[in-house]
Amino acid sequence: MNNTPRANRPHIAFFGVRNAGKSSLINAVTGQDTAIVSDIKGTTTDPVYKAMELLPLGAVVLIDTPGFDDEGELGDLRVRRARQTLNKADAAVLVTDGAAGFGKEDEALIDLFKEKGIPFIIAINKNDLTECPNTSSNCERVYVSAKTGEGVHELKERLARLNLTDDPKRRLVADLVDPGDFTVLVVPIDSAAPKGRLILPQQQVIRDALEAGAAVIVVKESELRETLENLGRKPKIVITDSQAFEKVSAETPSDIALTSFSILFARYKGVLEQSVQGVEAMETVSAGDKILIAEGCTHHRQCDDIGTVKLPRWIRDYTGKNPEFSFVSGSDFPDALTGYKLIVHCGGCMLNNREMRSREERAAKQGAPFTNYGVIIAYTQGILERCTSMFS
Ligand SMILES: Nc1nc2c(ncn2[C@@H]2O[C@H](COP(=O)(O)OP(=O)(O)O)[C@@H](O)[C@H]2O)c(=O)[nH]1
Ligand SMILES: [Mg+2]
Repeated sequence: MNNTPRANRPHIAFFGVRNAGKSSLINAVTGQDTAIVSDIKGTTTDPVYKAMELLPLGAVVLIDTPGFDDEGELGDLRVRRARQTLNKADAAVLVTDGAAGFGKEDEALIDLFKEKGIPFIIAINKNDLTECPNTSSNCERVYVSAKTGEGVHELKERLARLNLTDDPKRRLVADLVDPGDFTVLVVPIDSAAPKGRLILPQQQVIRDALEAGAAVIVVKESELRETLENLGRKPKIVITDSQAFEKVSAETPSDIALTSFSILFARYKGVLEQSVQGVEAMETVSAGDKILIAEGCTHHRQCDDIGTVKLPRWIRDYTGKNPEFSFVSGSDFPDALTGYKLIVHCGGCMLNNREMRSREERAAKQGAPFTNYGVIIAYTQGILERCTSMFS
């Protein structure tokens, strides 16, 4: 992992109708041919992500989206993808074709930005084609030409000035440890662990603890007991992969704080309180109830195993009931959530905070209880109180 994780970067998405010049403008902003440009309508089929440094804002992700006016069966799917992008956009650029003028889709997009509280800039593109090129940019609109580069600098400056950085007070662990504290991380190295590296949540927790001046000791669960005995000093906190909760909670003396990576991530992404409330739905699960297990990424075997095999087993064991499980991963989190008895989401290390919160809010609006992998595992093992008591 050489770069700032994507989920930690503000996401700036470019929206607009087909052929407005969204892809061209992204390329002009990044100075690279990242996005495919074409005069054939509907060329951009899936959102395209481009990480870049946008000073003074810092590391950001720009997202190119398919045209909002796309049509036909495939077109509808593309519009759906563009709509999903609205759930993760920390800011939006509405790209319009200056020669074609403002259409009803543009108005609809502005309404959506306002409804979702997304700060936005309107980039009126193709200014090179206008008879008397407009230069009177104001606070909401910028006149640009992706072709000549005119106005692109101005657009970048405007984007960089948007106040997009997440609440700096929200930390993974840095606020739980003091300089010089010992932090013990329990990282199982089993067949499901990726070869030759640690996974993102582990890396991020290590980084955050180091930033706070704490010492980090990383062990497998088989080495935990001996490590705790020989440390010579009580660690401030033990953080484990939640799959190892049973062994780790048994071996960690009760006067040492204990939690899991996914619980730390639920807090970091702003959904911990809701997850602790949501898990209560476990008390009333009946046979046939629908439970949705949702994963933020699509490629992680360890998560896959825990999501599709272990979690259903733990839930069945705890409730003594046989609910009906369904599984989603990546961007495929459904819009319609009514009827779910419970939604169990991973820590979401690959999702930005806005997307995680939008998923939780969507569940709340539709009356579906929402919880988190670590929270539900701790709950089924009777240690949830212990694993969340350090968050005042
Ligand atoms: N003259 C002119 N043509 C542009 C400009 N921006 C994009 N185009 C052209 O408009 C067409 C559609 O551009 P594209 O970036 O694929 O639009 P998208 O569908 O919104 O992503 C292409 O033929 C581009 O070359 C511009 O600023 N000026
Ligand atoms: Mg495009």
